Amino acid sequence: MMPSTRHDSDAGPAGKPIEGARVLSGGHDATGMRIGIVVSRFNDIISTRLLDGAVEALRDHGVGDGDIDVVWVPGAFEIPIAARELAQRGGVDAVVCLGAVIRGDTPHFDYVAGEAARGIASVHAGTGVPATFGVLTVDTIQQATDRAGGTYGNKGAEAALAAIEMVSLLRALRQPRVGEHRAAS
Ligand code: INI
Repeated sequence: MMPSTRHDSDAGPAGKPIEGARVLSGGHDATGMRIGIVVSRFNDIISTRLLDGAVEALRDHGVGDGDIDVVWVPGAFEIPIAARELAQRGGVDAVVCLGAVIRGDTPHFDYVAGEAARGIASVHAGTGVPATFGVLTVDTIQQATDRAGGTYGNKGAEAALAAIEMVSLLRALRQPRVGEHRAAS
């Protein structure tokens, strides 16, 4: 039997058919998208690799260099405020947040990593502009290297792809359904 689910995207598996359901997910064609990147200088040997990975992924999926804004901040703790500003006033479709928080001997790591994650999540919750999490939170520099273009890929590139997918998904979600009439406001 043919699957009955309408899957309105090219991104990922549709799962088992759900009779009559509309199933949406975002695609990865980023042509014409404007993307902001907020990247922290702390541990910049890692964060520059994340940035390179993110930019390469954006280019590979059709984002023009002129449609990329890169904003540097001192550390991961400062990412959320810059990301919020970009999301609210920067004219971007999504914000990719990049940094590396590496555990030391004190509880400082927990505060910086926790606030970065909470703050970034609050950006997309508060603005409706997706802000993706490409901030490594790791125990060692080796673990960071492995995830910044090493054995485990590049989390900057993954965060860039997630941003593209979310922009595409939100566009689809904001389309009126076929046959739907919206009252003029
Ligand atoms: N910032 C990071 O991005 N990564 C870290 O590992 C880190 N550590 O370990 O301290 C770090 N601290 C700086 C912090 O983000 C702020 O810039 C600083 O506290 C000033 O507000």
